[in-house]
Amino acid sequence: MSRTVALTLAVLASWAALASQIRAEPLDLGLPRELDPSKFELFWFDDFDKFDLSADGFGRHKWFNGLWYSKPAPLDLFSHSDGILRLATRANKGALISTLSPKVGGHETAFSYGYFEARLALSANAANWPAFWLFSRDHARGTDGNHWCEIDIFELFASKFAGTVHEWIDFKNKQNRNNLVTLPQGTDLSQWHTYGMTWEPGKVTWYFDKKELMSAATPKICDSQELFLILNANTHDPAVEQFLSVDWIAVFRWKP
Ligand SMILES: [Ca+2]
Repeated sequence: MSRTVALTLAVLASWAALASQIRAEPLDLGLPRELDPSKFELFWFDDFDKFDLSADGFGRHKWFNGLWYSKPAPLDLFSHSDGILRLATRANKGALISTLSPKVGGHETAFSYGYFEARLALSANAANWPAFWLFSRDHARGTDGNHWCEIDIFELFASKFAGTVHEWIDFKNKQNRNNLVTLPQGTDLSQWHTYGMTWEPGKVTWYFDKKELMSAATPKICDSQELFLILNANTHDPAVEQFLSVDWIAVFRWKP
């Protein structure tokens, strides 16, 4: 076997191994053990078998590129195949998808109490700063009097799981102090894991691989606003390109 052929086969084998490791799986409707499945119903999900993105902010789509205050990311920072969406960064740009159109009057999907979960795989380095979060529709639409709620379901921050509740008043932030958790030793974030959170009146609880991590109280403002979903790739170091792959996102709510 020539050296080139051997090398090619080795590269193909490593690609195949990588592909098998981060293969898409059917949506897993399992809830954390602490949650009684008979009390929940699936309210909204995306398994990314298709990627329904509005690139220009118009139309009735599941996802929109960018937020109302930012420019859409270059489309080559998004890639989609085999049921997996991959978001990437380049220099100081990062791909971001949101369930709220950045255009005033545009389509939007917003949420209140429930269990939110994403199956994610991401670059495992300390500069990576991906985020899966919920943000106030009223603030995005300018109707909140600059008093709003933000709940971060998961951010990787200095290689820790960050889960944060923010109350913003006139752009000043109050948040829970217990928001950084060290993940179990040996956790490989480049492989698939689930990142979840329940949100109920006055309280949120975070989960990693369906195991409880921590809880925090939520301020009253979070009980009076609906929040939309955002998933984005980001980096603390523009010289390091990052990726964030998503297999699915699911939102359950308590049955009425
Ligand atoms: Ca999928």
